[in-house]
Amino acid sequence: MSNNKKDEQLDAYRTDDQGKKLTTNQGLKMAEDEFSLKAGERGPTLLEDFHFREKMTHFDHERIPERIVHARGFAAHGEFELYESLEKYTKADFLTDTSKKTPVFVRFSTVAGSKGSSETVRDARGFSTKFYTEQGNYDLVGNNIPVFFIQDAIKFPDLVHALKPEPHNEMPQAASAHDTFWDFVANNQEAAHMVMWAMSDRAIPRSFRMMEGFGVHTFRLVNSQGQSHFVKFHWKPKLGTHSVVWDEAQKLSGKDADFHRGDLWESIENGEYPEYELGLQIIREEDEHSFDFDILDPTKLWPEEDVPVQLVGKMTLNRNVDNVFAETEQVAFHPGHVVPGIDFSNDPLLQGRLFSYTDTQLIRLGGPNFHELPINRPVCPFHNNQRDGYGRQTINVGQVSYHKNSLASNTPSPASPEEGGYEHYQEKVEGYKVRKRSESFKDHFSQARLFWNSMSEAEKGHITEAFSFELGKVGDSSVKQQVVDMFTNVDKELATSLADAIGATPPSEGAQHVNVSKSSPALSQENTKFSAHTRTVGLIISNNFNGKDISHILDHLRNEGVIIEVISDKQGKLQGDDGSEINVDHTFLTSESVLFDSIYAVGGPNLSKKFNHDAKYFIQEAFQHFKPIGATHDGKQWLEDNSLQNSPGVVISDDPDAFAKEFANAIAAHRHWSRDIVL
Ligand code: HDE
Repeated sequence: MSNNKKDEQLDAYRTDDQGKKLTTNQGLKMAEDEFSLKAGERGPTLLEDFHFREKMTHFDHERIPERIVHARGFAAHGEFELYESLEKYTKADFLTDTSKKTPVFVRFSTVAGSKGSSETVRDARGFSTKFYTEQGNYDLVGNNIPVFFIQDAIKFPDLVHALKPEPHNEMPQAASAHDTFWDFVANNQEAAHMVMWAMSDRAIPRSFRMMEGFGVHTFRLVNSQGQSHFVKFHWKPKLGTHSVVWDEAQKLSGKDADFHRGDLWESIENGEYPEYELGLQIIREEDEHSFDFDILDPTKLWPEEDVPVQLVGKMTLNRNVDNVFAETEQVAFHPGHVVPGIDFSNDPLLQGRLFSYTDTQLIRLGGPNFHELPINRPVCPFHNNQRDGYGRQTINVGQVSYHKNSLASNTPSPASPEEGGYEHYQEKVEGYKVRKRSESFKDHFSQARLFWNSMSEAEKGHITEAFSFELGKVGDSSVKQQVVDMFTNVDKELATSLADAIGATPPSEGAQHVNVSKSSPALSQENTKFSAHTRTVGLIISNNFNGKDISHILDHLRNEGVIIEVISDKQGKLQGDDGSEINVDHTFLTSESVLFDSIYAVGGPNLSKKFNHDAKYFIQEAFQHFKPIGATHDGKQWLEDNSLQNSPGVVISDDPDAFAKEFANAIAAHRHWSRDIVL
């Protein structure tokens, strides 16, 4: 467990009920908690039963409204360390003092689904970080996709209404594959770029630990001389950015709706702390207009090849929450929670968010005192003249609760910038009051095409398949056609394949996509980091395995950071030919190949027909999902029976040493897309 200022603060609120006597909320010990107070053993319950009333009333009020978006989330504590001072750009304390370890709380989420929905749905993921700095809380409330569907916050309610389950029948849950979402897209073409991301592998991440995070908007950094730079924030996962395949994602939704939280929880419990580096892209004020897009437009990214990402620090998530409701559910993020040295740009999406987040907390957390909840409290003191409201905890002493005053010597008093007081960047603004989209925001397709151009063949295949799936679920043929016509602007071939798949009219001969040939290799997951570290292997094995070989192979894999989980037909212990023992973690009934990154087939002699059938099914499915598969000893036969032995990413060997090395490399490669599979 980390030991930082936030943890110390939370300590004061932690309560361990174990081993204690049961009391009411008034502290009264109770002698009975199973039976309500009745008039006679078979008589009616009495109103005077204060214990029953208190217990039931509290229960009746246990739920709070779920978040209107990002309802399904999971969070962890950690800390942020800075590599070198960024005083050139900002006066923010936590970005200039390298000796500080800033406590953080990070919540990951899906966007569309309700609180109990599955985690491996096709969706953007929220990536919200609360930095508990000495200058107050700074919230970086981002997503795992660097652009957004819309350019102006006033459209957000429309977008969300279109995306959420349709109101007449509340279907489908946590999915964009339905008429209203695609109708919105076709009629709000600024969505093109983000839709490309949402149809890509980015929208089905393998793990919260293997996702990038993006602040999306352009923000400002302001240094102590008052100079400002435009900035975009990135989180780069140390394990690289990786995804599952769509068929696997859907099966995971059924087999383990908690797949992502389980992965994060287990990693932290096992001491495999997820790490992300903070990256900054910086543009000088004078270069604001030097790009072929408007840097205020949230549907645009800054290609990393043009504006490099500087890695400035590292965040480590090292502690699971004690209580999901108290922490994860009650945490209140807000892009407007800033510290000196960080400021906003005029991005109209960001500007609207600055209103929405406090507003939503007022209803969700039931009043204006949510900042007093333990998870939301800053680690520095806070003082002002705000008073009262539902659930107020602070006992403000004294007579004075107004400014300006003489009775308390005009305190609490504003702090000058030198004393750490926040000053808004003095940007010059002038113009007519208009409700308009800026001319500079009107190109919706160039970056959508840049993204497409940057994809590998496998990634392009996945995008085409995702579009075909989503539109295949749309009932209205006019909506389908509008989407085909719209994405002809991005790529004619994509639109042609899509039209073919969904029975729409393909683009006409004269139709052409936008003329953009540039690509940005950083956008492809083929160019991410690869490692076998924390990858899971389902080891299918039975009694009488070759003890010496297996222990050699497993030792090697474990040294590479691979996690082995043993699968057999029954739980309990298995015996090797040398008397060694191995514990079975799962049976064929309690697990499924989709739950593992790879399969290692060992088998054993004289297996039942059912064992052979189940093992082959596991292997076949893992193969279809392009996963690495290893086989030694009796396990080789299963691959041969299915004619899989000569495929990419399938490692078979009689030499334990060579096998272990080659298999570890195959695991690190994540997926083997060159496999000959007809999707
Ligand atoms: Fe949010 N968003 N959002 N959003 N958002 C919320 O706040 C909103 C947007 C994001 O883990 C809500 O506390 C508007 C972009 C995350 O608790 C709400 C607009 C990005 C989370 C809200 C946007 C985000 C939220 C719902 C358009 C990526 C989860 C509950 C202007 C940069 C935070 C809540 C958590 C949550 C409003 C667009 C990310 C209603 C009006 C762009 C990660 O206030």
